[in-house]
Amino acid sequence: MTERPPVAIIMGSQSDWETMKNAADTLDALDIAYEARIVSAHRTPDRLVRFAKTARDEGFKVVIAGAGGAAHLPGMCASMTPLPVFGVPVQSKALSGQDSLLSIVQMPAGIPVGTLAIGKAGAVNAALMAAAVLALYDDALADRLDEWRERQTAAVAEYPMDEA
Ligand code: RP5
Repeated sequence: MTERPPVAIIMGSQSDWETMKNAADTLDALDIAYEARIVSAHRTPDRLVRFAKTARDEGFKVVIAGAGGAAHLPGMCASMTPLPVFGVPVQSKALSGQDSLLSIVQMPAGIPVGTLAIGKAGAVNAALMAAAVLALYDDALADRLDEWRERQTAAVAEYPMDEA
């Protein structure tokens, strides 16, 4: 069996990629390998079961799961893997992602999903959470994460300017 990268990014639909790509870009910036896959809880339930039940044995360490609407993907995935699952509520058309957020965040006690913000911010932060988990046992990554934050701090101007 091929050893998988530490992070799996799964999403319910191709239409989620625009949001979830922000998680992928953030992992790229931190030099963390990942695999991105479309795994729909309702359109491809067998694929979800296969993925979630084998994720740990395949070598993944953290799962980032993005979905919109009745967003049961992160919770269903978490129910079938002991790996940490970070859920990203994708902004839906009908309810602007409020539906996605509540679907993902309101897990009953016993099966946790670490839920991030709606949309791009959540996708970026899910990647940073994944990085923080992996950095617990990877000093070089911990240094890269520190540097990422330092660059972010240095990029904030002290005084506002009129936009061009
Ligand atoms: C969810 O339904 C997906 O996660 C997506 O956010 C939403 C809409 O999917 P599409 O109809 O665009 O495929 O399952």
